[in-house]
Amino acid sequence: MKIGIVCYPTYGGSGIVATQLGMAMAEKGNETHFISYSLPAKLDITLPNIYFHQVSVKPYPLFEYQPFSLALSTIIVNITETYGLDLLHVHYAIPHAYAAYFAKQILLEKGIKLPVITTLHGTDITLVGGHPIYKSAVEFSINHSDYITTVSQSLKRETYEVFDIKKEIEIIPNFIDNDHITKIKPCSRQNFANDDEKILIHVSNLRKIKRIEDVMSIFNLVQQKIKAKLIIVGEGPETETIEHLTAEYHLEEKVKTFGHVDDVQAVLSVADLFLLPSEQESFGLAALEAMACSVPVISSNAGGITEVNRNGFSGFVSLVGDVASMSENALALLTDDELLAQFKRQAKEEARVFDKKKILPLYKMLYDRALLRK
Ligand code: GMT
Repeated sequence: MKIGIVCYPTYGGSGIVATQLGMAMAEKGNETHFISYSLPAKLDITLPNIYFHQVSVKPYPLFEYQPFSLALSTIIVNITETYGLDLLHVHYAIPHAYAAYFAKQILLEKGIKLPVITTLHGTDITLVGGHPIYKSAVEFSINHSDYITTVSQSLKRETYEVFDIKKEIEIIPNFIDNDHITKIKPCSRQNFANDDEKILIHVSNLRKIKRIEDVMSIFNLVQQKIKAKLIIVGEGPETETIEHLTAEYHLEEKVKTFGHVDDVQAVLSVADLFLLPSEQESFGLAALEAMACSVPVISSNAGGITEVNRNGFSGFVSLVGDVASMSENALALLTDDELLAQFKRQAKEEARVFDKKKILPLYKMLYDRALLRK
């Protein structure tokens, strides 16, 4: 099968999921063409069956904004004609599903059928897609995809609430490669904390919806009771909030920020608890990654997080913004070594529900159905 995958190249969850999925399909012998404005962060282009096509836009004095969607539609058309793509899978609706629709129409005029699958990841519906400046176009392009998937039950519900969607939305949850994680060599714990200190960790793109101020408050409350360190991995606009609150709470010796880390799973593997107090989260891939590394999750109940972090099993869930409850839950685990060890085992067990081996066949079946539309 010849698959086209359109995704964002950055470290955000949708790009990572698209890349892992495409690489797994390539491994199974399918010719996989990644289309993005730069090389996806985790894409290994040295592997067989993998192609990368860069969408480039030309500056022109008239344009204050480059017409990216136009360039994307054009490259989809060109690649489909050159390589004979059997289907196109776009990750994140904006503007990928929109560009895919036009590419599909152009190809139809040339007598070529290109089935389009759109996977909705979260902010393309909740934060950005539903905004009046985009809504009609996003709704139209979702409705004109041949197949639509979401990464959680919660996102499916929200998509039907926000848009007038006339089609069935299928749920295919995100996945994790547990076998790969078992082989990871953890970092040295001493690099981050003393033996008598617990390690809390937060990994994200440090945007407002991650509620970084809650991460800092939870840690501040925890470190008043026990010896602990906080590791923050990621880059984003809330970096200043971290700096500001670190100073305000006098946590300079206890909070370590790392910016972007390539091998995040090696760092996760030394942590005792993962904090995810997000305002919105369609799934929470970062939480799943932590769980797969045997790190229990203290989270909010936003969006699809509760479908990933099983309250009282892989960690604990509290209402968005309830930092008192989240810090109490964190302390309940961090002050009881036996309970913490049990939750670490359970977090890893729960991550197996989302094992790559279970989820990939769902995409494969969807691709097979899409082929029938050719
Ligand atoms: O906003 C982000 O966190 C990045 C965003 C993305 O598209 O890269 O993440 C979304 O997709 C991930 C993969 O499906 C999900 O795990 C995240 O929960 C989701 N983020 C939000 O809904 C805020």
